Amino acid sequence: MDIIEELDSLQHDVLARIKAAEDTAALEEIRVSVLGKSGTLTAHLRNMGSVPKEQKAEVGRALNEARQAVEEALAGAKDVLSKAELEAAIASDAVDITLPGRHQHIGSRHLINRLIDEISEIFLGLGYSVIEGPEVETDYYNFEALNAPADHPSRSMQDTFYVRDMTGAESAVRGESNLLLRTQTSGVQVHAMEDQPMPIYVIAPGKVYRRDVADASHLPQFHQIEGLVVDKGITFGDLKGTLEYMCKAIFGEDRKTRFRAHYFPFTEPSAEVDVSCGICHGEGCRMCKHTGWLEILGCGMVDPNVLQMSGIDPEVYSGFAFGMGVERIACLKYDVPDLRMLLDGDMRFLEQF
Ligand code: 2NM
Repeated sequence: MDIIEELDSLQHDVLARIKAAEDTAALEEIRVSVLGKSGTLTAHLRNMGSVPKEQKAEVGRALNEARQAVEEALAGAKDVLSKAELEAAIASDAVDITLPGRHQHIGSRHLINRLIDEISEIFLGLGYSVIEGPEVETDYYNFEALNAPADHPSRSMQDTFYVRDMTGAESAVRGESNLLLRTQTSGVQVHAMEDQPMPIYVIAPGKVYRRDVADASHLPQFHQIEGLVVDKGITFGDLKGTLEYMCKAIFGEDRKTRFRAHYFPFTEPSAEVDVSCGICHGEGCRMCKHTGWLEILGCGMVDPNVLQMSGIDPEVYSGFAFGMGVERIACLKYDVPDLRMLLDGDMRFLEQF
């Protein structure tokens, strides 16, 4: 075939391939295969030496035209394809700001901890301190220092979790093990009476443990808040005023309180405190078992014997103390029918508070 015809056909073929190229990478491949070091057009240029003299001018012109045509076609196609590629990249990276956001579920503070904070705030406002102590206690701090006689039913294996000493020196048999999971936070107040300077105005919130099977009104682990005041001239009137104020702060100004005589080993006299039923306002209903009252705490004047054991002179100082179950208060305040609902971890229940 004549060189001119060959160049014509080559040019025609390359231009067709450029037209069909789908992206800039394909274009680059074509450029290398035609104009690169071992490209087809480059080979023709190198071959000029062997072209007969009389054809040189014509072949040279044809080669230049072919190269120019290819270069122009490549540049034009590259312009169009790279613009399209840029647009596609922008489209695929785009963020649709009209889509709804993804919900982050962060949970919330548990009802019991919120109530402990709320009651702590009430007493902080009265000038009390909030104190904590160990959950594993000795028999002395949980029972003995609180005047509980050795045969008191709460000290039995049936009611208290005794802790085995890891050295094996003590067994978990009652009377031999000295360590237990506290059944009340009173031990914390005993530590306060021993360690703190007078006067004492404290509350002690925390976990307590009892050997109960969980049911609607019992849990083997629950929270208690106990309070203790020891000062000169403290009377039962101070106790009544303080607890009445607390009940109204927790349940509302419209609620009434009543004190019923009771017995605790660590207080004398002792009382149980009821708050008027918030459902029937004293008329009687299922919530209050038709009495009009809900029992919410125990209290009393600290027994002089208890003060004495902790090194406080009962001739100089007197005091009052009280204790309440936080889960029970939560159920009464929010009309929860079963203590176990507080432990289920069901978000549909917990998120209501
Ligand atoms: C209650 C009821 C009555 C109480 C007594 C003491 C202490 F340490 F002063 F002796 N702390 N808490 C107490 C008194 C607890 O719980 C129902």
